[in-house]
Amino acid sequence: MKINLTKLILLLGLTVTMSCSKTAKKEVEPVNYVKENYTKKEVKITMRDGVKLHATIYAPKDTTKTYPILLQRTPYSCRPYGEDQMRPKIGPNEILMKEGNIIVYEDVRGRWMSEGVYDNMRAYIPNKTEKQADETTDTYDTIDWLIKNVPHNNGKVGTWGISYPGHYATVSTIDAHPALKAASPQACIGDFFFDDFHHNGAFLLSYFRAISLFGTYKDQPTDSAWYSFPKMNTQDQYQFFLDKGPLKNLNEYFQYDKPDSKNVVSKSDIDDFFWKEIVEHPNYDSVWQSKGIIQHLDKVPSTVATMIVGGWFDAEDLYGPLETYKGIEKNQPNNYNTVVFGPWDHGGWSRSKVKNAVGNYYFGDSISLNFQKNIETKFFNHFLKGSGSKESGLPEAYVYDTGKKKWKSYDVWPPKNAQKQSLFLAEDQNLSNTKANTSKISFVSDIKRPVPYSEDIKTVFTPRKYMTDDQRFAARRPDVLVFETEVMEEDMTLAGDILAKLNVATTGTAADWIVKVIDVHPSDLKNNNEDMQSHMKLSNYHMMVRSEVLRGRFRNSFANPEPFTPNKKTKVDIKLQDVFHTIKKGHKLQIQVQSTWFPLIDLNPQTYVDNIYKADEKDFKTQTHSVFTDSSIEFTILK
Ligand code: PG9
Repeated sequence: MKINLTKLILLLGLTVTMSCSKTAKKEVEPVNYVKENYTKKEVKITMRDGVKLHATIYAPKDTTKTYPILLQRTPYSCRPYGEDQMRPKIGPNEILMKEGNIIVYEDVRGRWMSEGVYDNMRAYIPNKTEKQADETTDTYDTIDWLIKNVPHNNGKVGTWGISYPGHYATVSTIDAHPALKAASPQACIGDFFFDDFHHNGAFLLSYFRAISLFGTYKDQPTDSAWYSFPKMNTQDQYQFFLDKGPLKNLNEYFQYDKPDSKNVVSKSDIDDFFWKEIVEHPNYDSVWQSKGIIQHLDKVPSTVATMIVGGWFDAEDLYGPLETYKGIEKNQPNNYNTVVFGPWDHGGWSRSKVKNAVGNYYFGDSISLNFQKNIETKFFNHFLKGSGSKESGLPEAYVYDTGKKKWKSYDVWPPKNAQKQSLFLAEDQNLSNTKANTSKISFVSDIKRPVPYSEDIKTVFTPRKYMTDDQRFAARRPDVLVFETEVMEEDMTLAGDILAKLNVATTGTAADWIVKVIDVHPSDLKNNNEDMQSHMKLSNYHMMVRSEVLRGRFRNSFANPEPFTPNKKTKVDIKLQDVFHTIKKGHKLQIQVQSTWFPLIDLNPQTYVDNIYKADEKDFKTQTHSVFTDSSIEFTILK
């Protein structure tokens, strides 16, 4: 048998390579870096009112040095519990983990292994007595204990967190402990009437499954979940909620009519105190107002450097980080206060995936990794290990233009030279610089066939990916009004908030108004993202850039709702959160206006009732709505 020497050598080479790679693979099995380099200790820290909070302390095994303490307070648990159970990753990012820091997680009051009674967005207590406790004092007492009891700490503390933990990072800055030198609230909740569960008074029905996470009491410290989630038994949430009808039909999932569940006996006895709070407080009353944190940003001492982080396409908490940065700027102009906003969805900047996309829309590679390395790590090292001077070398406002796909630095956000420019909703679907003769455009708002908020029907825990979705599916519906510019002859950079100044009417006495800002891409564009769903094409892609709803009853006041007068032309202003997006030459700017957005938000009965959470089937009526062509959209633009 003639042996082909070449083939033999190749075969041998291949075998050797494979065995090496196998050996190599075995050798580079990802060790648990934390287990190899950190010790773990679990402690109970006693608060000033006697309640004990559970904290988990990861400390570097190398005790030849001192380290700052990076603290995250969370309602999501310090899991895994047990001093021999390690998290695979700890801290704000892997670089800070590997550089060595003391990393502490704490269960906030009333959650998991901590004692006490939980309260969502627990209100700040002004003029507290010595023993009175809220989240600011819990943070102060925690930091004080850590500084005094954790070996090898360098006396400096940083706080960080994303979303609810981001909220607690904001709270840490208020009446802050003097050892707190740096805080990075990220996607931080500012106010549950404008973040997460409500947007301008409309209820986020898409948060239905998340309510239970925060709605039931536990009667003792526990290392396992005491709550359970409603079983929907379908992946078609649009149909599920349409079939369910009025919100009151959801009460059954929350044991709504059970007696108060503070004396919890078993899971079946748990009613949902949070659902009760949502149902009983449909307006922006003292309950919600007292829980908002933005009003207390006048209590952030200059000893704390802050870096607020958010994602331009964050479907959960966009109001919070923007208002937190602006609130500190306004109240404490001399503080070191910076902001970073990138092309991310909720928490996208913390992930280690190389490809950065939101839904079907791809922005580029390593955007998150570069943020972690060049911004986040530098921020904490400067203030916790470095000089801590205001000259950090980091930009005040580091923001990503989601149209040009480029980072820009400014000395404040929005940029000082940004100006207002209005475009009018004209007839024949025009978006024009000039106000046309005033006429009205009408559509039937059919409560049996509400406008879907996304083509993606799947049931969610919270909405996440829709914020860059293609809006052609909506543009082609008769109950979505479309207005668009001609093809842009030059770039138009949107840099700041957007105010929709609508003049509307309805045959009913109640209505929601939704405005969407869309970047219509050229038809000759080729796909740039092989992960894009196969039915999606970048050609003529109608990219949503920003969207917002206003529940019409709150048009004049979030605390005092009022009905519409049928067929009466009425002013409705809707503030859309900031954007940084260039509508490039060759693209078109499009505005869509609609009155349903389902099931992102609940259905408006379109007849006025005192409390929509208690409305009956008979209250829900199809109506005809109209938009007048003297309506305009006021953009903040950079010339
Ligand atoms: N802000 C987000 C959230 C809050 C409450 C329920 C569900 C989500 C978050 O903490 O991720």
